[in-house]
Amino acid sequence: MAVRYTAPPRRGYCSTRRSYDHHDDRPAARDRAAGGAGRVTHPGPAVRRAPHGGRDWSRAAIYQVYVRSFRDSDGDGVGDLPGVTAALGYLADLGVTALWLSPIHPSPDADVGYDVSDYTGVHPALGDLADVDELLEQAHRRGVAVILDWVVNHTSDRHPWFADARSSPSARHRDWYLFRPGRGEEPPNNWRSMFGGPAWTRDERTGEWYLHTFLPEQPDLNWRNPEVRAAIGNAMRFWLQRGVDGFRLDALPMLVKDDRLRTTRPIPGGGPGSPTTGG
Ligand SMILES: [Ca+2]
Repeated sequence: MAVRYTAPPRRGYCSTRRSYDHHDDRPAARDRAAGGAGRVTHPGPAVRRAPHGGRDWSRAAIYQVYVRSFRDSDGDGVGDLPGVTAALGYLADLGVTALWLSPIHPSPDADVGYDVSDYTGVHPALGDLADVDELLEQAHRRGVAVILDWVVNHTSDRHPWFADARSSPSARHRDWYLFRPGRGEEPPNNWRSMFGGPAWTRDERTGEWYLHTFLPEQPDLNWRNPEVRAAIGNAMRFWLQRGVDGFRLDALPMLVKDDRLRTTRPIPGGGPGSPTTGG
């Protein structure tokens, strides 16, 4: 976990905003092209375009903000999105060209936001969609791009998809996750959670086990299911059309597992997470 919360290194590559070219791929233009609401009216971030047409993040000065501990705008003891917006001038003056926001989505917080229960919502402790729009507007006015942490190796166990999936072996979303029968009383294989213990939890409702690379409250999605990929893609488009500039993909190496979920060879001296669920 500590790795995921480590701020990105700030070294000599932190160029000033003046070194980046403004480009035509402005969110407002994208919104219009997509037939969107056109709510975004800012001039767009200054992270320059790459030859392939996307953004060139390789020379951006990306600053990670763990929102709930960054700046608290209303005195309730929890940092929030308006707090980030209020600090944008300071961040821009530092030479920051992109903000990476740690998860802002609704979450039961079993893993401090890295267990998402709604991919198109905002955690009420952090603000609401209007606060996101304001942050995007003000960031882009200063030439700062905004990147969302995107946690899609797993959902929260409170996500409606998982609530349905665990209800029955024939549930609509059952195959969106990785349920398997056990080996007698043992889990389906020997994979270990990154947080220690088996990477499987037996679900008493159906007697099958579900895979979780992290906490039991974070069931892994089945990325081999095209419906999962489509649903996540739709959620990403929701944010892109709102003006978000990109995503930081959490736990990316874990996304796709061995197709047969085979038992792996134990690694001598391996600690939690070994052998892993990587396929
Ligand atoms: Ca607050």
